[in-house]
Amino acid sequence: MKKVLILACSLTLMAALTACQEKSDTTAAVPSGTTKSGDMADMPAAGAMQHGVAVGTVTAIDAAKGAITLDHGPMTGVEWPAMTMEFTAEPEQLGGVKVGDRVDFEIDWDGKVGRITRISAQNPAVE
Ligand SMILES: [Cu+2]
Repeated sequence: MKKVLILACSLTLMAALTACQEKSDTTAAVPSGTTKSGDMADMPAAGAMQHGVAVGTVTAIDAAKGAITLDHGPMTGVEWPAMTMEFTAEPEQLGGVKVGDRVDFEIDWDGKVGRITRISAQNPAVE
């Protein structure tokens, strides 16, 4: 009879310890989970946005779309080879260059879209 009581007692104690442990595990898991998802949310943003610098030639300008196509040389920062591609640009940036211009430019690349942050013709044509 006494033995059974002790067994019941230790079972209760084990249950209490288990409950306590589970509770502390849950408590510990919440902040670590929050921190982890916070890091993951930061990583794509920090890792995806790159800054590229290159020299190129304007091959097309679509002011209505806010786009400019550049035949550019190797781009530092994003480590791209030479290629022709389209970038988004502000109207005032497009107003300063024209098709055929040799330009120095910089972009912010988010992994999908290259946005012109600076562009200027190397040798502005004399009108
Ligand atoms: Cu490119």
